[in-house]
Amino acid sequence: MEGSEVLRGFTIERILSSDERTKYISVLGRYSGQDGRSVVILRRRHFEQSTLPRLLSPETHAELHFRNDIYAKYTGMIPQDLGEVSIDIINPATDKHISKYEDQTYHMVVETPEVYKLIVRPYIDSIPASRIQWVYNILEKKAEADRLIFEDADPETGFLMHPDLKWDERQIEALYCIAMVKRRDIKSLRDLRRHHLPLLHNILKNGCKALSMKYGISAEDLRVFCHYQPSYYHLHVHFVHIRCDIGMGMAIGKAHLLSDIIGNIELLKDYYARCTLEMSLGEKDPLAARIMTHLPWLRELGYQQEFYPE
Ligand code: G7M
Repeated sequence: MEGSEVLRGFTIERILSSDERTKYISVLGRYSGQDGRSVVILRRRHFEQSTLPRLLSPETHAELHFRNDIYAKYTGMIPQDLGEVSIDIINPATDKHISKYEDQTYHMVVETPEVYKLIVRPYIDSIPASRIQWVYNILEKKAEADRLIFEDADPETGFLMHPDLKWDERQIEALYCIAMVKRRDIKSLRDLRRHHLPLLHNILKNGCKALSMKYGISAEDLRVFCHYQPSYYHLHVHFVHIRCDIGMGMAIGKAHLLSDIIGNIELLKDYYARCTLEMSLGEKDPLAARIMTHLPWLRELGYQQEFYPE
């Protein structure tokens, strides 16, 4: 679907979440004639400095609210072409997508290697491969090939760099790119071992270099990290401008700096097999439900770790 057709037949079921500060709203709904549900995410765009001469000109129609001494407040109607919003649509959306965009309470969960082995890994293995079809489309150049920033084709240490779905490439201070590893056997940072160090060093070094060449940004202005838990279990690395506030996406208990990951593995080759990772999980995340269901029998086996705090 293109242009004005893209939201035709969409009816709103309910608001999943909304954030006044970041001017963001996610909505659950349905397209008429379709069985599945859809998630639509609207974001107001940040003002681009280059548009200021037009925004602050008679092209903007301003209506006075009130005037008091030297103070005045107006509501403005900016030129139509400068009032764009970003619209992301997930159709059809799975329960996991819906829970991801839904307002919910978060808890810190302690994942020991045993919890990973007994609960988390079987959960990851049960996720249908179709959930990361979009990743394979990128790797096979069936999608987003025109947005490719950099490719290292080495099957062991190679990766592809693209702008993240969340970035429209307009403002450098909102830069958000994603490096997708070529190899398909690394689900998350839990799988990383010493023999992956050349891959990780390559992503850090050449990922930063590629972004510097393309956007003129230097490595010191980039946060480079992996999520744990990620939403998609195929290893990828986030490259985000230091001034870009992505909220929970860069919170402690979610974002792990790639340089820290490399340092940990350099110290201990199987660090990520042996460490305990504490992470934030939303109550509506299917993984949280699994952990809650399975912990009682783990406790019966003498297992002490808790969903924390209880
Ligand atoms: O939390 P996790 O590390 O799994 O984050 C996945 C990242 O992939 C997020 O920053 C998403 O915005 C990004 N992403 C998700 N999808 C479905 C796409 C996509 O289709 N294309 C691109 N370029 N990025 C995506």
